[in-house]
Amino acid sequence: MISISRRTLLKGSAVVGAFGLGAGLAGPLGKAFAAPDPLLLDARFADAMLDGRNVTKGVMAYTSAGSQVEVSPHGYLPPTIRTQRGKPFAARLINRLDEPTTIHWHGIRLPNAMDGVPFLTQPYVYAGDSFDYAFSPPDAGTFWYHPHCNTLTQIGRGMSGMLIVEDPADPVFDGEVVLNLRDFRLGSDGQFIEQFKARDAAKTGTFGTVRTANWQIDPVEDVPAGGLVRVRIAATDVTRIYNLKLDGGEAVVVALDGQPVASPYPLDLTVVSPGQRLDLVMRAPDGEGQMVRLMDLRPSTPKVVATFRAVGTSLNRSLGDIKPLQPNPPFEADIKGATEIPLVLSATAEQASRDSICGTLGYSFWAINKVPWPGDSADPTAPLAELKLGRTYLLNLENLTPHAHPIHLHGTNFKVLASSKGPVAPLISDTYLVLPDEKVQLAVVADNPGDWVFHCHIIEHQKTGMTGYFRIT
Ligand SMILES: [Cu+2]
Repeated sequence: MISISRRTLLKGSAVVGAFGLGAGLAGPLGKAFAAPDPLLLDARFADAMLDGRNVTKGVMAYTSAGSQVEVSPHGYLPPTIRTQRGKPFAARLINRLDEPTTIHWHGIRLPNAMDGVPFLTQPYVYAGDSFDYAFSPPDAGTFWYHPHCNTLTQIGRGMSGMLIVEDPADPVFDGEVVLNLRDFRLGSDGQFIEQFKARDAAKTGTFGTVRTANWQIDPVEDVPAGGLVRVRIAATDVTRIYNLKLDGGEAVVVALDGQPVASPYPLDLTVVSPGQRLDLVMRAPDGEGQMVRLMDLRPSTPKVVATFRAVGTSLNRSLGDIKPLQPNPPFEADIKGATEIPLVLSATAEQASRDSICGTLGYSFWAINKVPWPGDSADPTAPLAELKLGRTYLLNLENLTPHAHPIHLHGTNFKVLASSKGPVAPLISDTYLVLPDEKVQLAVVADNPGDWVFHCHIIEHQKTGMTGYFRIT
């Protein structure tokens, strides 16, 4: 995504503001906001160049005719949506695909009916139909959006966009780069190949063949020389886990999964797994044309994720000049009075899963508490646990498998309390990468009523059984 100065960003925000104002603001008595005009999001097929050589047919995309989004300079990268903390946001999903879909707003604490999970929170949206989403995000940070129906195919073919919730009081940086990290499974002719292999779904998941950031192989992003640049990263891939490091420059981590960290620390092989976000502040090199590379060191051969190129005369900033991000609302849990919930992640005997309108992979390989469930289906599966509104719970997760699972909770955040793998930072998050044989304890405050799914974000694992849900009443 293009690097933009704060000034450009503010100009862009004025456009965003226009739709907030259009439908009327709160009156002097502070009455509820009227819903803003929705951002129009078309779910559609497109042809796009993803491997740099061939036109790939059957890409699945989000596009917007509205003016409230940054227009992507690259093919059919879904628009990066920007809104503000506490402000009403509305989007209309218009389904121009030939199959049902929905939108889930990953990491946003919102009303259950807006969560985008078929059967559990809303009917799936048929081809030709539309659905209106509206919520006011309580947390600022880096989030993303994607379908929760036929998810492996729909995300796999391109439906994952970034959602940025700004806090106007956040520090001003010299530039900002948004990186949406994704692989595509393409053959040598640039066309989609089978999205997964069963033998890989039963292990780490099936990897893509073309690595991209913002739907481009190793994009080069211009950044102001010597400036402090906020880099917002989301791993929206269906499988890949990244270990990120900067080559030729310095960066600190300022937020994880949308939540500011207590104090910034150097980016050094920081792990970002499917569903997770990482906000960095990078100091750009001083010399015009100098390059810094964001690298993934997880594979045996390190891979370039994206390149930053310094432009202009040096602004001579220092990483020590970074001011803290505005905090999100505090996480207030009653740990002492909490009820413990055991959650065992395991493999399960292979069996065919039932057909579903939101797609089936035809296998069950994984289970939570011994129950394999692919989710997004009408099966009358019982909740993993029923939680009382307002109470605190401790999720005692145990991974009996030899694979890592990025477990994602909808509807509310958790706080990481303890791990069998060693000391943990008291992170507040919605996605935690549970390592092989790890036991981890997460605190959850049941502060949002509804049925909320809890699943592995390696989508093959999710869709072959590693899915459940909590009922908060
Ligand atoms: Cu998994």
